[in-house]
This record gives sequence, structure tokens and C-alpha cells, in this order.
Amino acid sequence: MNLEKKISEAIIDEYFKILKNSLEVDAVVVGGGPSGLYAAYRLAKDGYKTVLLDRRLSLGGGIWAGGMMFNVITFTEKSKEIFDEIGLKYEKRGELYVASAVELAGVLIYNLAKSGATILNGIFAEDVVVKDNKVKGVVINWSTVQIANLMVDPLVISAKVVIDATGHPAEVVHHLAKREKEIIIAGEGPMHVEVGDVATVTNTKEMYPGLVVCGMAANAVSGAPRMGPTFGGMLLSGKKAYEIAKERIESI
Ligand code: 48F
Repeated sequence: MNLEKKISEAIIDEYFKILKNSLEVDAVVVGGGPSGLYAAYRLAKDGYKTVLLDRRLSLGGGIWAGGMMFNVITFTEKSKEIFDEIGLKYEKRGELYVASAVELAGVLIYNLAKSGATILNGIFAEDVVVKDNKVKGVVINWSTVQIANLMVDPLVISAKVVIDATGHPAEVVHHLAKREKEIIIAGEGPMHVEVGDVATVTNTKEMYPGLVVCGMAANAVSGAPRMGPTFGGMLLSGKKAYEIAKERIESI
């Protein structure tokens, strides 16, 4: 028995099955931070064929490090319900709630993994597909190709809707804005917690037909402030992105 061969074969066969099954989907969520993890989980839970990509191997984006690498996160009363829904343990501290950053990342990743979504980690979106003035998918490549600065042609995932959940850089919107001059990127404002936390939800929108922006990326393209290690707005933004994406999928 050649167990080494069997292990390698099992991994290759299974991964290629997953990859092949991901080539045409309902939704691609780019970025596995809090907003993207929540949006992808809700879409997949509803039965939509969903792929979440993250450039890094470990999902969670900015959750893990809490504030300045103190691994604690905060949220306020207005988002308590969504933290109850995902099953996070927390404590009340004055007007704030506090929870473990590691537990929040763990709960969101666990929910996503169980939802039926396909998770492609170590893969990044380097561009979008645009046809008939609509975003119709993402152009993907290995993160290692980018790190090594290699010239390697990409592959494509076709999708009815793409969600840019890439955080501060709003990478997907920037790729599109290079070609579509009507997309104006206002840039991110300086820290203002109360305004930023609400604005990230208000600014969650369909930026262009087929492209929804959420989380910190929504503020980064809209001129709204950043808000630091408070995560209620991020999950509520993920929820709004899910609702907008669902409407777009159902309209096709
Ligand atoms: O930045 P990030 O955590 O996104 P978010 O959901 O949450 C922001 C908060 O963490 C924090 C905050 C809290 O109030 O302000 O910053 O907006 O996660 C973004 C994820 O996207 C991945 C990146 O590796 C990270 O995990 N990412 C970024 N660009 C790409 C990408 C890309 N082009 N392709 C794939 N993944």
C-alpha cells in the first residue's frame, strides 16, 4: 500500500472537484473579514451557491488582533442581536459589550464552513469580469503568484453578484474604477467611531450592477470614517450586503 500516493491523490481529487464546482456560482464574496464572512454565511445558508475568497490562508481579516493586537473586540447595543444570532459569548461593560476576538473569528468561520459555502483561501481577486455594463465574476490567481511577482495568467469565477469585502483597500471596486470612470472613490475618512460604525451600514450598496460593497470597503469608497476595533457595524453591513446580493440574484 502506497499511503503517500493515496493521500496526495485524495487531496488533489477533492480540491479539483471543489474548484471545478466553483466556476459558475450565484455569489462570490471577496474577503473573509467580519463583513464578508457574515454575508457569505447567510447567502450559503439560504441555498445560494456561494464562494468566499481570501488572499490569506487564515480567514478572519482584522478580527484576530482586536485593537492594537489586544485580542478583544467591542460592540454596542444596536448590534447585540446579530451577535446573539451567531452565538458569540460576551460581557457587558458600561455602554459597550466586549468579547474575545479569537472567539468571534472562530464562530464566524465555523458558521461559514457549516453553511455549505465554498472557501478558497490563498487565492485573491485580481480583477473583475464586466459584460454588458454588469459585473459578471472575478478574475482569480494564487496569492503566491502575487507575492513572488510572477507573470501567470489567471482563471475566472463567473457569478451573478460579487461582494467586495476587502476592507480598507476596497480592492475590487478599485479594479473596476480604473476602467469605469463613473465610479468615484471618495477615500476613507479619519477615525470617528459613532459615525463610522453607522456609516458602514448606510454605505453598503450596489456600487455598480452586480458589484456590492460592504464592511470597511463601503466606508473607504464613500468618504466615511474608520471606526477601529468595534465590530457591530461590520456584521450589520454583511447582513445588508447579503440582502442586496439576494435581491440581485433573484432578479436574474
Ligand atoms: O479588513 P477586513 O477584516 O474586512 P472587513 O469585513 O472588516 C474590517 C475590520 O476588520 C476592521 C475594522 C473594524 O471596525 O475597521 O478593519 O471590512 O478583511 C478583509 C479581508 O479581505 C482579504 C484580506 O486578506 C482580509 O482577510 N482581501 C483583501 N483583498 C483581497 C482579499 C483580494 N483582492 N482577494 C482576496 N482577498
